[in-house]
Amino acid sequence: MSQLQATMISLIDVFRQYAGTDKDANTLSKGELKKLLTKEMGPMFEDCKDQVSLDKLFKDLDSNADGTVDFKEFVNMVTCITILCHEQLSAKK
Ligand SMILES: [Ca+2]
Repeated sequence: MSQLQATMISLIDVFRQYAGTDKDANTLSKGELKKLLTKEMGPMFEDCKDQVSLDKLFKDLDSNADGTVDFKEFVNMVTCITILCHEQLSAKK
C-alpha cells in the first residue's frame, strides 16, 4: 500500500473510531467531535475546551446543518487544517 493510500485508510479509521461510540456510527456527535479533537489534535484545538467555542466550531463544520458531523464534513476540516499546515511549512523555507 502506498503512503497516500495508508493515510486515506487512517483517516477513515480515525473517523470510525470516534463516530462509533454512540448509536450512529456514521456521524460525529458534538461529544464525539470534542473527544476526537482533544485526543488527535492536541494543543491545536485548546479553544474547544470551552463550550461556546466548541458550539461555534461544530456549527461551522456541520455544513448541512443536520446536527452531526459526517465523514465528508470531517474530511473538509482535515483538508483545511492540512492546507494551513502546508502554508506554514512553506513560509518557513
Ligand atoms: Ca452534518
